Amino acid sequence: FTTEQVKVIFVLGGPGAGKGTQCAKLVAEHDFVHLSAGDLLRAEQGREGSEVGALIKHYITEGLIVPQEITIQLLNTAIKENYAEGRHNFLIDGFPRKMDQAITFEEVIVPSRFVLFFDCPEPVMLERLLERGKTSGRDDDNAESIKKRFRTFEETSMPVVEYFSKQDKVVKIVCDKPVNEVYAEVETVIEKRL
Ligand code: UP5
Ligand code: MG
Repeated sequence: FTTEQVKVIFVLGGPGAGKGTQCAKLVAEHDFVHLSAGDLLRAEQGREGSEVGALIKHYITEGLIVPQEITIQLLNTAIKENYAEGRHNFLIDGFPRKMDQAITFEEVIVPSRFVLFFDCPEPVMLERLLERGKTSGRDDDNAESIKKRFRTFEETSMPVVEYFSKQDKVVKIVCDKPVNEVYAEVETVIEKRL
């Protein structure tokens, strides 16, 4: 794809920063396809007959990054299906979170337009995730997995944010405030940069 055919915005930020919440609001009010890498992986994990279900569950529970081949294939398929139906604007949520993924995706699928980076203090994210964990049923919304996710985010995913930052592609959004206040900032950025 060219960057004219397919417009990709990467939505990055720590676990519980509010990526999914903000993407859902954008989809409701704008013409975007929301693809959460985590949601695609969880769906594949739950798919009957999946050969990689057990492997995905292990990586997610340990807060580790699933091998890129799996995630990129899921994203590639979803992008192609949506493109074939005439949808061209994509929010790629929670991806890329490791350098190899960033490079492969942009080489093989399409370069991103820019990156929305949700910046949130760890204690705030922890509180949100523990609260959500009471009802989410997610294998990784427990104190032990959350600690591992934070660690992976700092060690493995922040270098990706820095990589795009050096290309002047990162727009930082402070998200330690009410959902609608964060959203107002997000909308301004989208209108200016897409
Ligand atoms: N909430 C949201 N915004 C709020 C606000 N402004 N004020 C108050 N509360 C707010 O929000 C989390 C919770 O906070 C919700 O209850 C929400 O109501 C509240 P959400 O919007 O869900 O935050 P999000 O950033 O999407 O958090 P999520 O838990 O989804 O982030 P993760 O990045 O940890 O999860 P993801 O699903 O992306 O990945 C899960 C795992 O999949 C990874 O750990 C990894 O193991 C694996 N993975 C890969 O291996 N490769 C990938 O490429 C992607 C994922
Ligand atoms: Mg999410």
